[in-house]
Amino acid sequence: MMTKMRYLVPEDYMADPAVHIFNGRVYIYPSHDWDSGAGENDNGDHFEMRDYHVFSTDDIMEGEVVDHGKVLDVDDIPWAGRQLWDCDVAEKDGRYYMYFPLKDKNDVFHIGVAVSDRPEGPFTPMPDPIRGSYSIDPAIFREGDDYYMYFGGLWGGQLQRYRDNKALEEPHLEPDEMPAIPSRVVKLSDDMLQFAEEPRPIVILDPETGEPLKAGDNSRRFFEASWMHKYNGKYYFSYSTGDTHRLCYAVGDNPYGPFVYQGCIMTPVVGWTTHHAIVEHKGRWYIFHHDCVPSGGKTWLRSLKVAELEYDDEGRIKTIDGGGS
Ligand code: FUB
Repeated sequence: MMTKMRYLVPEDYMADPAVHIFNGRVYIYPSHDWDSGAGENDNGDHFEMRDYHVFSTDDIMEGEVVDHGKVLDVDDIPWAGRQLWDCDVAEKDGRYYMYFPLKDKNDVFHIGVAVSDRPEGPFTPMPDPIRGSYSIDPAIFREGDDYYMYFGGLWGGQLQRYRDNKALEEPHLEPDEMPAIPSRVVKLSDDMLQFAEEPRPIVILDPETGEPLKAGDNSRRFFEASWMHKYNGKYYFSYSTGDTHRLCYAVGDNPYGPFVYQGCIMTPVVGWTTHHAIVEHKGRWYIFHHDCVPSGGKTWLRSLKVAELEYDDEGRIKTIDGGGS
């Protein structure tokens, strides 16, 4: 059976979707790609995004997708250097908190917060980034009164510059036989503006050996694009494998893990990066993601898509063909 899919914003380039249901409506928080002319390299300089738009709909596959316009601009963020990458938004007590990664004036990524009274923004940035924050790709998972941020990304995402939440003198990618550099998870403070604790590593275990996945296990280990969702009482941590271009997932019994590797959610799309959000709406499951088909393969000009996601009877996600190689 063909997977049902849809391009959501055909008139512009949007990527890295985070998606939540607020007040019964589906809100999409993507990165906003454009052609800055920056050369393509492993540092991600070609992802030179300068603002965010918010989109919403009441019917994921068929409904009108409303563009709520520009909701945050890099020029309005006091600590900004460059590159607004993947963001996410959480609601608490009727206020909406946008978490965004941005390089500071020294070209170091941190995670900032901007606040609004409405899910569609506009968002007002706090004067400084979250204390102790680093790297990219914040994704927020709410469980009751607790809010967890998953974050981190290798290479241009700078995660290899940190160990135990401290900056290293020199960036250090682990040798192939060592445990892979992990994504991080941290609980947010009551006011949603800071970390409530030290970020912890997300350990992904090999189901055969029970050992953490190794750094050289490029087709399964974490690279970037963390997402968390819950299905049938289990915690599903999903992520991109980066240089092998797959979306994979691992399952655990609590938000901190450890998680046991399960498989591939989506094979490579057209384009280098792959990045997603998984949500349930009206009893069906969806994966929002992006590819570079409309731009003819330009990896810095990505288009927002959605596909239906299916589980088998044991809760395993059925692999979707991303259409790339
Ligand atoms: O959009 C810039 C970066 O590309 C994101 O932060 C990564 O997840 C990748 O999609």
